[in-house]
Amino acid sequence: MSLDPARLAPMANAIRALSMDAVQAANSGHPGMPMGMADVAAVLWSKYLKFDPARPHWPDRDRFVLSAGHGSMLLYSVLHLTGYARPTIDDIRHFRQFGSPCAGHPENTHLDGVEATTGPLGQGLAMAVGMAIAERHLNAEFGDGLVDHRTWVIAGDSCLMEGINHEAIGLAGHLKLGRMTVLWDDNHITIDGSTDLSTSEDIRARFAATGWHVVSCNGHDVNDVARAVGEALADPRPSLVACKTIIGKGAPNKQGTSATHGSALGEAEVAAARESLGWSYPPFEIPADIYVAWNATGERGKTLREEWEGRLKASSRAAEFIARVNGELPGLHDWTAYKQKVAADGPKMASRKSSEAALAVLTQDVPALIGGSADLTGSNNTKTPSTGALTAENYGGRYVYYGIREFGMSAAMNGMALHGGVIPFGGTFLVFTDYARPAIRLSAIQQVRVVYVMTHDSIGLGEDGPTHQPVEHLQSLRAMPGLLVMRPADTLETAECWEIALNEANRPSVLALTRQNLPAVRHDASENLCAKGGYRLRAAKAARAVVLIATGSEVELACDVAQSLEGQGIGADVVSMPCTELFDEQPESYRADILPGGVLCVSIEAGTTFGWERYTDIDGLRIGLDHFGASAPAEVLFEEFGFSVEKIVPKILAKLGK
Ligand SMILES: Cc1ncc(C[n+]2csc(CCOP(=O)(O)OP(=O)(O)O)c2C)c(N)n1
Ligand SMILES: [Mg+2]
Repeated sequence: MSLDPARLAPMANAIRALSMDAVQAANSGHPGMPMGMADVAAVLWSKYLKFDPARPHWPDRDRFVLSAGHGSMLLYSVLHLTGYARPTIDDIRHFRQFGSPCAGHPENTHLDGVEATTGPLGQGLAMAVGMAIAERHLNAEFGDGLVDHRTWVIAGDSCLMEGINHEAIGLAGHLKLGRMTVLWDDNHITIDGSTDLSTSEDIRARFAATGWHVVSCNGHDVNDVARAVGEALADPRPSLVACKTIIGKGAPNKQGTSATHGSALGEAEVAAARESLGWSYPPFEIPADIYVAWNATGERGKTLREEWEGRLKASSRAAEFIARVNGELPGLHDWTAYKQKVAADGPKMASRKSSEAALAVLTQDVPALIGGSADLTGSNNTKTPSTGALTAENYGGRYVYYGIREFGMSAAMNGMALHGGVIPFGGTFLVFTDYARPAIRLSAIQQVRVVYVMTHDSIGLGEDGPTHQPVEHLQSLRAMPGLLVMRPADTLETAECWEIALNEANRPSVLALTRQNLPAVRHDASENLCAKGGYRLRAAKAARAVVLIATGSEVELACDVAQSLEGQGIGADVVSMPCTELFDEQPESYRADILPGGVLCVSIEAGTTFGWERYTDIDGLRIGLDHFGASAPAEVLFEEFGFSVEKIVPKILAKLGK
């Protein structure tokens, strides 16, 4: 059925008008992209996208990701016009103003219908890959009747230039994610001007080489767009639809130029655009018939949603499905027994191995867990007997071989978590959180449950040397708001940290884990003490003069230092501090009890000392590593760099004036 251009043109012009007027009112924002992609959006919503504004959380809706997040007004316009409760016209009037859900870039926590926070270019596309993985996985598990939707992306020239796009499309092509369609706003313009300034790449050839289907169209001819999208849907591969567009289309003097990209058009050009579009209505006024036309685009989805609800009702797995998509954890049957056993056994084990042991139990109990690693499976210890490979041939698997794509993996995990129904965890070396960091930041901003299993967490990794040894990473991750950084000291603490990460439904976690073996430091599993962030592991026997605060592999050392001090009549507490963020959230009375005034506080961590003065006070002592490591066996490095009782105790004595 062909589309009626005369019907779609005013619908597209409504996006153009709202976008240019909102940007004009804010005197800030990006009118060019929404005006250029308005026709494509009108086609996508009218004919293809499966959605129901009355049920924005319907699990089987299509997912739409505006990877070119600067074009946020396109999404706000469409959500408003199709009849979502928010944004209201008043929200749009206050685009980019404090308190409006219409933030500068789309934020998933602000509006239903914004499936992902976008703006950092390329990441939306990469998150969409994760959504498409989650969809196929849940389809394999629950069948076509409950899970059968598509993932759509609008990406700009920039999204296809950012390095992450290549990681993302490589993974999507390999996994044959044929229900994913990327609509490329092929306008040949970025901020600096023509794309000729900076790229000569044959993007179509690159996508094709990566296993994608590629088709092109005139992005201003609605039937040509529909033809291309139709071809995309018919092809089993993921598809790139190159939509040739004119940025800022409708602004007669500025269209086709970067002048429309990121600033208000100006009163004169807005008036000229009204003239050229034949749009005679005042700002923020949409004629009723255009609302009617846009509202009608949700009718298909409403019917499909009602049919879907019927199937859910009839399904014997309805309750299980709903619990899954709501992110509820099932009962952890073997968990308490596991913790009690490791507390009693006290194994000497690397915390990456302890994580593997915990995961073996958890992945058995929690089917939503989907693991993976960026090509370090045997080092990150992320694979368990319950998690077979998730492949193009078996989407029902629960382990993704992400390849050497740390950033792509992390963004995909965000997409999986945003999609819902799955809880992703994935590993690499802690030092390579630098490669993943922009996605970790988006995990935190988007408040999603993603667990980063980051092993080889210090010079304790040994011979691989300074390029592989994290130094500043723990503190730089702790500096990020909304992220739990956990560095457990032994097998029991590792289990507790995993339990915390899984129960944090709206917060990502980084688990920093060792390569080298660690002895058990605690034998009582009756309370999850890591949940307090920091706790008194050993109380001073002599009068307390010192509090030693340590994390992870240095907790053992702190215990030895305490013993030496006690031998000299100096009372020393040992505080294990697996998670400073959680400690900071404890009541003042608790924190004051654990870190009392009037004693010498000493931090011990094999990483930068930067920031530890928050806990030691400026008068305290900070044992750490304020330079890069070296290539040598771990024991030699710890000794050479001052992590020994012999080197630390004299410093404490000197500080105490003894
Ligand atoms: C990672 C990242 N780098 C830089 C920016 C700043 N920025 C916003 S839009 C843009 C270029 C956009 O080009 P394109 O995708 O072609 O959008 P168009 O100008 O066509 O709307 C840049 C560099 C950003 N948002 N994210
Ligand atoms: Mg562009």
